Amino acid sequence: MAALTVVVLLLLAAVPAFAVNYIVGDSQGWSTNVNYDNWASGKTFNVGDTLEFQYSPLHSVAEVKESDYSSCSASNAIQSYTDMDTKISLTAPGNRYFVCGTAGHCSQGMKLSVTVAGSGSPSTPSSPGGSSGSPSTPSNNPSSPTTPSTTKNGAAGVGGRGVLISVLLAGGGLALLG
Ligand SMILES: [Cu+2]
Repeated sequence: MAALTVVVLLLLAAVPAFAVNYIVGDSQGWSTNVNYDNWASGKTFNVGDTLEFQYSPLHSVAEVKESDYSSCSASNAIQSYTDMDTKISLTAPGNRYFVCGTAGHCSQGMKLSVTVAGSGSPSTPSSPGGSSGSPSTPSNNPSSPTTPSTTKNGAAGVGGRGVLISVLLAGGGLALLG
């Protein structure tokens, strides 16, 4: 138990506090027919986070200027990648633009723009998915001690019967006498 706790703490310590690695498109990866505006919306990208593009050899990643992003041109790419698993470090605040270099793919939706938030606002400490286990006390109820049942009622019953018997005997005695 103690060893497990140590391992968990080491794992947590190994992950930089607020850096997030975003798999672009999540399970769909970097592909056609994915709406990356939708994917990026609602996400906050911070300095130190990473974008990871996972794609087949049919695709590539080209980081481009905003104007080339708008016109879907990859010919003036700032940087191009074809390794099918491209990790882009978001090292500074500002906008970053990516398109697929394969002809026609950008216009089919393979384009992504992200806004990297300023480093001034640290992201809220997201709770790590790890179970911050509430130590569930194994409460196997020890059976409540049975209170010794009072024998008063029983004794009274016996007493009552005794009285009844006495009355009957007395009655019998009176009958005999009568
Ligand atoms: Cu493509």
